Amino acid sequence: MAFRDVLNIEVAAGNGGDGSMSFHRAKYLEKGGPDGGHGGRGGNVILRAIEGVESLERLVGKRKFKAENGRYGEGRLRQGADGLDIYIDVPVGTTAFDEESGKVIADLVQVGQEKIIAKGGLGGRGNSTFTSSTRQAPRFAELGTPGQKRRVRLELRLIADVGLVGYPNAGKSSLLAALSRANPAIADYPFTTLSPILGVVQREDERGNSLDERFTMADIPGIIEGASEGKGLGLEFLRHISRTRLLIYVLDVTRNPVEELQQLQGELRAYDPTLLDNVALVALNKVELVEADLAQMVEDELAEQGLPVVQVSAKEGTGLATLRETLFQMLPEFELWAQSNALEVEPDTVVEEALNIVFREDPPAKGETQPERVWEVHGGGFEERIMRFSRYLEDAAEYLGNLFKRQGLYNALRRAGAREGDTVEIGTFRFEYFDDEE
Ligand SMILES: Nc1nc2c(ncn2[C@@H]2O[C@H](COP(=O)(O)OP(=O)(O)OP(=O)(O)O)[C@@H](O)[C@H]2O)c(=O)[nH]1
Ligand SMILES: [Mg+2]
Repeated sequence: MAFRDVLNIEVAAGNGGDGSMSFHRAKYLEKGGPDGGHGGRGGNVILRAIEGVESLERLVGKRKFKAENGRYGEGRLRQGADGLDIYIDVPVGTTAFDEESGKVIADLVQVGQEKIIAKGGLGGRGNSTFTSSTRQAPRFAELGTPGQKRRVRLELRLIADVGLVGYPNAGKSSLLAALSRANPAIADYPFTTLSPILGVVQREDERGNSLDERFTMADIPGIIEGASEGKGLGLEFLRHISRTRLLIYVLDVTRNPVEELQQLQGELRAYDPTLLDNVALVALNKVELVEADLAQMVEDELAEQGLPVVQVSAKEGTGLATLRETLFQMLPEFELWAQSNALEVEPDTVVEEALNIVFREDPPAKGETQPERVWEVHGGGFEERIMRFSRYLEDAAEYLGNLFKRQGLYNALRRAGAREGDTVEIGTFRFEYFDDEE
């Protein structure tokens, strides 16, 4: 299966169901009370990290994800069912960005972790809700709100404890194969590995029995000098070791390991300087190909760089037990490492527009001589509120008028200079201002 680590998708949460406008009907009963039930909420779109997948590949071909709408309410106070949530299963290490704003909306670093990335709409309330002492038969109900829709960019950065970096042919894949059960392609030509591969490394006692301690190790394509300028396969794949706790520089003892280490570190620095802050060690590979004295000389020279060095031969198996044990001892014990390294999710800011009242004069209405005084109301959440009754505006007018008054709209209008008889306009909804405070 091909490896894919970036993918753009579209997600749409379900709309909320409308509240019902209904009156009780029964034999012999001419006119019953209001009995419209509430609408259900719309389903959410949820991103979930699951085990056993290491690529976004399986999502390809299905770029649109829509959750179910909430059902509308019905008579006899029957509530509409909520829309079902849908889950998008992704590998651990997947980050989701809102394409428009570029903000991080989810960063899943643990198996089972989930995050809503598109929120379902709210259900509307049925007409039975809106009864009061003066309104026994409300002929209106609330509509549901639309579900959130957005374009999302998914980016995978594998979550591994240890990352292998090195020049092509240094033996990274051979080391992964020798230390874990992973089965990466190994060959004596450069860029054998084309996409990251994960393996699980188990601790062993002196006799080679497996202990109940393990870490994950990521093998990535080789890096050459100039990779930061796009040479070879470039540095794209360094993304997958940007969250490791420990780096292994794999060097071929028969090439120029001291120089290669410096070049490698230079490329890493060009990609992300913090990569060099990682705990790291050198695996000096293919030592069976040179005299022990030479290997020791190289080791000493490398050690001057300040990194621990372990001599190994992935081919013959020498040094592997030492390397394995060294890794277990060096791995920093950050219990909450994954969480502490998760990107911060920026909450969806519901930008409630500030209330803004604008005065205008329209030409006199028919049969009038004075110009019509109109107060346009923008923001403050009033337009949204009206949208929720748009199908019933005439019948809901009195309810809305009272609601807006309680919410301080009349006071704001009075302060702005509104007078009895003026027109208040909120979107397409118009009503007459009256001042009953004095
Ligand atoms: N002699 C010897 N050869 C080795 C050793 N380790 C790996 N090799 C050989 O080196 C060649 C490259 O090994 P790989 O493991 O594919 O190297 P890599 O670093 O993963 O290479 P890329 O995926 O191309 O970056 C293969 O022919 C291996 O058999 C070793 O310890 N000794
Ligand atoms: Mg390889």
